[in-house]
Amino acid sequence: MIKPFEKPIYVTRPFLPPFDGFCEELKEIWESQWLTNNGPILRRFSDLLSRFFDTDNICLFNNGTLALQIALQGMEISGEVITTPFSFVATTHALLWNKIRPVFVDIEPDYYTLDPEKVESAITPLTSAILAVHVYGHPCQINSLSDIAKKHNLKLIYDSAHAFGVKIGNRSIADFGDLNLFSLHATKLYHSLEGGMLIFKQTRLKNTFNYLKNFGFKNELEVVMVGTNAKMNEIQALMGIQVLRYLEEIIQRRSKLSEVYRRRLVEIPGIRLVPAMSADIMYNYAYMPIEVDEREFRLSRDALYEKLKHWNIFGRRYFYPLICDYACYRSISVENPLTVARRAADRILTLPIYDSLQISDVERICEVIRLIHLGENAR
Ligand code: T4K
Repeated sequence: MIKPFEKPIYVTRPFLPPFDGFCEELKEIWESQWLTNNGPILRRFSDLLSRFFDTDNICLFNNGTLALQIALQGMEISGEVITTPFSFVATTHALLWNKIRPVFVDIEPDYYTLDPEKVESAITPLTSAILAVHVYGHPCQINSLSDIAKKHNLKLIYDSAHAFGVKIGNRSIADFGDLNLFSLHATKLYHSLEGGMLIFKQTRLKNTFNYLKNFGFKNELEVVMVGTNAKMNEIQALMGIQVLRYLEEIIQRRSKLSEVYRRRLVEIPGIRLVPAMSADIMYNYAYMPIEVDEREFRLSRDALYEKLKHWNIFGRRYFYPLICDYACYRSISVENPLTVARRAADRILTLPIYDSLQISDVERICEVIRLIHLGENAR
């Protein structure tokens, strides 16, 4: 008889490089006594990422949220920005911190990214940019969004927080749009403890972002902007360097787990999986979202989420509620009915996926979901 997991199985666990190797490289920090403020390890990390993404237009931050706030400020985005309500709340927070009005439009039903048709009809004379999210690492409809942005002279900004390592036709996802934000938070498949990274097209923005993340200092005596403190420290950078060595392995491992999930879950009535991606996309398996059809599964998404906890399985309802439904956003009027986004927010559960999860764990999670569906042995 199948038993609950002995230890909690969370939606994610961070990849950690070998402990001894990390300590060995920490010695450099102890010896130099250089802990932050553009130190040598941070510079090395930045060079490494420049090579990885094949661009010098890169800037590192202490987290993704501040990176996005600074991006919007540095690019002088103002007025209205068209964005998705189906994301982590930080996407919209970054707009409000810059006094920009978010205009929420609907998503498409397959991969849950911004629906380009809805974007075009929401453009007004006040629109300055589109802020789209490669949610779960699923690439947005980049060609359509790029055409709309060009046609209406709008900046195209991607929140690629979930999309590290994703490629389209052998090009990094960071190649598309005017700017990409990546989160390097511990919960991401690639991380630097906490961290954020901007990759952008316009070279002149590099100085601006560097000033803004360091109080606006240009040099010891000149403060040229009202900046903040958003610098990445040396230990974050060291973690980033070390985890990068394992990126391919991490993605491959997740790909295998995802395959097992898909094979097992497809047999359970009422569980819908994201359609297979087109062959030119190299996905990173950042999340494992499933949609629960209450009628066919015989239980709601929320009931499944609660029942799984009794088996020590902690999925997450990313992203419920929709951002526009949080108390702090309810006063912002939403024209678009957001039908698809509401349905996704009500039905999606993201299941555990991380490199140290075992294939046998995934099989057990799927078996538990099947039992819950059958109402057998349901705890
Ligand atoms: N844009 C998007 C689209 C984003 O998703 C995010 C962040 C951002 C922007 C902003 O980037 P950052 O400023 O964060 O760099 C988590 C993360 O904190 C957040 O980074 C992430 N998105 C969001 C989707 O998820 P929570 O509140 O769900 O995290 P928490 O603490 O509940 O962690 C989830 C699970 O992960 C835990 O149940 C256990 C595991 N965990 C977590 C941490 C922190 C560990 O095993 N070890 C850990 O150290 O927000």
